Amino acid sequence: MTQELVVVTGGAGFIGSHTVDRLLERGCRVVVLDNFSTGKRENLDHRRDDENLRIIEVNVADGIWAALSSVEQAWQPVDRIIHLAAQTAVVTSIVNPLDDIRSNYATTVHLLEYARCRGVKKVVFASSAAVYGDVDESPVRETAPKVPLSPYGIDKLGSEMYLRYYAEVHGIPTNALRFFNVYGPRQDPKSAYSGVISIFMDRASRGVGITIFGDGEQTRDFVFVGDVSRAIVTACFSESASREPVNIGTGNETTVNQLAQLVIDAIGSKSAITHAPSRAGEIVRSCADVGAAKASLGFEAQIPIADGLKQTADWFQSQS
Ligand code: UD2
Repeated sequence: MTQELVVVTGGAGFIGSHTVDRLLERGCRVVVLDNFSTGKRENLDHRRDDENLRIIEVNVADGIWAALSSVEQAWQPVDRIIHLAAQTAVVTSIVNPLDDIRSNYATTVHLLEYARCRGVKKVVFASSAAVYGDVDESPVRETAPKVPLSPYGIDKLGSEMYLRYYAEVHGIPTNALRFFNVYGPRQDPKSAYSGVISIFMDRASRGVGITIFGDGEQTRDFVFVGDVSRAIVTACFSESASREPVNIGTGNETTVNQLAQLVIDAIGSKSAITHAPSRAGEIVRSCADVGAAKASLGFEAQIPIADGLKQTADWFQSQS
């Protein structure tokens, strides 16, 4: 059987590098397109000698045709595309919406055009729970009203609509996956807007104080990156998946207070917990309805939060 060639944009990032691991384990040829703005070479260092992996430094917003022509000639045509590259900071999108349109919206259309011209078999897109905004429904179903509260969320929602259009009108199979709060090894804690688990892990492993914004009773659906990468690869090779976007979460809510304690326990840390005022625009409850992912992809998250936090804690401690 010929090996399939899968392009992963953002493949050197947190979610991308775990996805690349899975694809290589499955026997695929993988081309990573990454501009290393947030992705890191070290996330794929352990694959350095893998002859089935090529890493191309390129900003996918600037175009992919030239970048891919060398692999198309040397290897084979692109079979499938997993589009994870994005400007991921919501706050940045609010400060500069036009840049966000270019990075997070126009780039999706660009990839879909490539897919149409090349007859690509599947395009999988990383969407976000941010498409819902502050919705009243919990757990939130895919059919809930979409009122995104940032250019980031608007561009994810617009990208989803383009995926649907290319599927309907041009017959390109597509899947948009709405990620909830993804966490795990390789998540970068450096920014104030990094995922809360990476921030708490980093601080707990250094023994410095953990700050909870607000009363800490706000909830999130924290989903382990190993589950998320499995959902992505499942969608990538699914022939039967519906083209409707699906939530990728666990269906379980954890409060930030519970989370802080779980992180401290997983690290065995003595960090103190303090409270600070709530973030502006804080969402109070966020939890995925996971029925559609099960029905469409046969996907269910498997890693309980305590296990995922243990794996994440081990990784953070191995870094220090
Ligand atoms: C995530 C995205 C956000 C938007 C949203 C859509 C990140 C980092 N944030 O926001 O941009 O896409 O999802 O649903 O991807 N917290 C603390 N202490 C800290 C850091 C965070 O208490 O040091 C709280 C924070 O106030 C929030 C919770 O932890 O209640 C989760 O924060 P987050 O930034 O990881 O994720 P979220 O869902 O607020």
